[in-house]
Amino acid sequence: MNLLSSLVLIIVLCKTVSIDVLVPLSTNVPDSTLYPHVIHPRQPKRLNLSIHAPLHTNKFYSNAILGDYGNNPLLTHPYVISMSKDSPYGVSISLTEEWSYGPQIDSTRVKYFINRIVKNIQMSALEFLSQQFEVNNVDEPGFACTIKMFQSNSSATITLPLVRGMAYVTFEFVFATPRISTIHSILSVNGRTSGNITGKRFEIVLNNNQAWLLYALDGEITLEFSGNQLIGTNPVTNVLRLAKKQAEPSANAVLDAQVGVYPIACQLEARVIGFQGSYMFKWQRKGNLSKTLLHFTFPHHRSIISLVDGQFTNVEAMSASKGRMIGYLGNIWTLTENALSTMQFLAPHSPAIQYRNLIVTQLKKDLAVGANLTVSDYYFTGKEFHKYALLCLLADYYREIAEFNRCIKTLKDGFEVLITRKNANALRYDTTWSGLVSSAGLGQNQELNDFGNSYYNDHHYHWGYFIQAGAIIAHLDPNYVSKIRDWVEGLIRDASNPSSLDTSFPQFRYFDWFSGHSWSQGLFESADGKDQESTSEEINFHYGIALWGLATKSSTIEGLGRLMLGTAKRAIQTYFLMNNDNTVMPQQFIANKVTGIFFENKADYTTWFGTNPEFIHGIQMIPCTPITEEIRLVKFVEEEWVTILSKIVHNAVPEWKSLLYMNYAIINRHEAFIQLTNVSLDNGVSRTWALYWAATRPSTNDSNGTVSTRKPDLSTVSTTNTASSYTSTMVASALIQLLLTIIASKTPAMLI
Ligand SMILES: *[C@@H]1O[C@H](CO)[C@@H](O)[C@H](O)[C@H]1NC(C)=O
Ligand SMILES: *[C@@H]1O[C@H](CO)[C@@H](O)[C@H](O)[C@H]1NC(C)=O
Ligand SMILES: *[C@@H]1O[C@H](CO)[C@@H](O)[C@H](O)[C@H]1NC(C)=O
Ligand SMILES: *[C@@H]1O[C@H](CO)[C@@H](O)[C@H](O)[C@H]1NC(C)=O
Ligand SMILES: *[C@@H]1O[C@H](CO)[C@@H](O)[C@H](O)[C@H]1NC(C)=O
Ligand SMILES: *[C@@H]1O[C@H](CO)[C@@H](O)[C@H](O)[C@H]1NC(C)=O
Ligand SMILES: *[C@@H]1O[C@H](CO)[C@@H](O)[C@H](O)[C@H]1NC(C)=O
Ligand SMILES: CC(=O)N[C@H]1CO[C@H](CO)[C@@H](O)[C@@H]1O
Repeated sequence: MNLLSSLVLIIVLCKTVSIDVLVPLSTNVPDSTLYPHVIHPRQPKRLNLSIHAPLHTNKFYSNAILGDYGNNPLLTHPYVISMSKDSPYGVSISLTEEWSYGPQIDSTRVKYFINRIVKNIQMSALEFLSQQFEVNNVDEPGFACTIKMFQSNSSATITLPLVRGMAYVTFEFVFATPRISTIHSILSVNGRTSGNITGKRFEIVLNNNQAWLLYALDGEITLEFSGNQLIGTNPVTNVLRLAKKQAEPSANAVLDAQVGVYPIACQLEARVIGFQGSYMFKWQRKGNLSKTLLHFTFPHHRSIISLVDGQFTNVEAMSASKGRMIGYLGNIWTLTENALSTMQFLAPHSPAIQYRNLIVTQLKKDLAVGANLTVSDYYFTGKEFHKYALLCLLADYYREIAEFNRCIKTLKDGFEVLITRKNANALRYDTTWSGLVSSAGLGQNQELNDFGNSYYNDHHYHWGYFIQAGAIIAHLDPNYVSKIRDWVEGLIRDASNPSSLDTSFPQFRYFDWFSGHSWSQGLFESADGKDQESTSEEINFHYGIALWGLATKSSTIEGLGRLMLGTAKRAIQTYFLMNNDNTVMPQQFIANKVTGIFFENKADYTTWFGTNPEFIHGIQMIPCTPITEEIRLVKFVEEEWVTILSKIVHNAVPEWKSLLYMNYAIINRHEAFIQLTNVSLDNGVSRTWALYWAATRPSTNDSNGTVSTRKPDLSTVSTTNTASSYTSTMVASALIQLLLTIIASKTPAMLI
């Protein structure tokens, strides 16, 4: 074998080694001299875990452990579960498959859609005379929690394993007398309208065109008609399961056949081989384990789920907000992304040569101004670090040695303050919820400081900027890695700890592997479930992890970042960035192009900080980096520009124009470049980076009719980001006001 072929073989081998990416970054408890340990001001309620495990803050079950009653909805999809605070004490289940639509914005689109939550069917026990329940089990990746309802002075309990995608709602009864009710009228049960009915399968027909199937797995039970309720004739110890009846008879036969086994939790596995990544859901089951689990898939699962390990059925239901779900038979799901991103630090295309001098001139101007890396908050300072790190990257790229040296020194000085925790609001390790939080929001009435960072809102957004800035230094000066590794990897562990072996943090606090994307809302009750608005800042986080792994030569961290990127990209392009031919989201809503705030139970074309269209679209663009081209594809950008952005860009808040024009460069490089030479800048973007980014776009439309013939001219360009602090303050105060209103009213319902 000659040298060349040996090299090729080595490369091939490296690429085909399967890497487990769910390995801990560390298992050390955060050092209390570096991260003072604190008890969180918001304590979980109704929690009694049988096995101590880090508790999730941003998963679907938070509502159960927050607030006085824990009665805000728990969205499992398709079923919506609510713990009843009034009689009959127990749970109510909603599956309406109906939405309300908000006001018409124009003839093509409505502002919001919201899934209707109705108490279609309620399950309780005769023994329950008040609301009493506790969460007594949670799984590691946040797919499941177990709720136990009980009553003091009674041995009756009902345990409810809630699992994302469950095809039936399961109730483990112990010495409890079933009490089934509804806000509708019960028309018949197994064709009967009165008396006692004994059996293992009940078909409960309601007057709202729904029927529900009730199964008893462990022997017959007897239910008696009592007014509009069905009451057990005896306390039972049995597993009962409810499912909404399907329209298609053969689908009900599938429900009948598969009912014997039920899910209680999930375990995650994830591996990367070269450019392919797979993640696996290993469902933990109870009941008749010789049966195969029937469980619902979301649309984004179906294009990548293995048909070797399982098969689809014709059992269907509409999810609350992510389109049609289809039942899949399989105890293990394997989902494979075949083309993981290979994006590195710089754009994969060189900047067009004609722009070079303008960019280099601008680079010198921007670096002469210096940086403001004084940390007190994390969101805006994170953006400053990232903005400045990108300048260092370009100083290196353009071989401006003196500028580069100055830049990297300034950046290191900035990090030095963080590493030595000399910044205001330095991070604390919260032992209640197992996480790193800003100390800015731990006092009374401070919960919304820094966008709620101390209450676990938005860490993936905030940390994403710092992680990427850290990755850039690591790339530019590998000797610096040992200095910042613990700090940067602490952020990764907090927001995206990949392994349950690292018991100092929950596994994947933000990323919801079932939904394929993250949720940004932390420890706040919500009538519509968790939400996320900035998918671009989510992507920035995953990209940051991939780059950190790349720069520090950790193939597991890099692989993890790239797998999350691929997964999030699919979900975002299925649900959040809607092409005109999107078939998943409601037709009335698609022409908005972007979802605005996407909750579990609704999407609202708005933002937390204002309703300007440039905010709604711009928050799905920031920050524009090399990865943006893989998420915002030309077809989407073209549709969004033609139907919405071209009409609003001229009247947009000035510094938001910088984002709109960077995005526009994807389809019209030259015109966008000219605009970017003189537009006010968002506080997270330097003019140098904006110009570089535009210049690295393909030459689409450079010479087509719509293109301006103007020549770019930098002689009048300003070097300061004049209006930027205005946006920051405005956005922050609007957000805080909005959240305060919501909290004051205690009805964090619709934002309209
Ligand atoms: C917590 O759970 C344990 C074990 O199931 C049980 O014995 C105990 O009574 C529970 N505590 C409370 C306060 O409910
Ligand atoms: C439950 O039992 C305790 C003592 O065993 C008693 O003090 C209490 O009043 C009882 N509560 C109810 C609701 O019966
Ligand atoms: C139903 O069964 C219960 C318990 O066996 C009995 O007390 C009741 O009379 C029965 N009701 C009817 C209508 O037969
Ligand atoms: C469990 O499921 C298998 C496969 O469907 C079936 O053959 C068996 O009878 C079931 N066992 C029980 C106890 O229901
Ligand atoms: C840097 O930013 C902080 C916080 O935004 C501000 O208080 C400070 O005055 C700024 N410093 C400079 C030199 O601009
Ligand atoms: C740049 O923008 C300012 C106002 O924002 C304007 O007065 C000036 O004419 C613009 N310069 C160019 C070259 O377009
Ligand atoms: C790009 O050019 C094509 C063909 O001239 C035109 O249809 C399209 O609208 C242009 N796109 C933009 C964003 O200007
Ligand atoms: C979309 C479009 O029509 N693009 C054209 C712009 O001009 C270049 C160069 O003339 C053509 O190659 C593109 O097809």
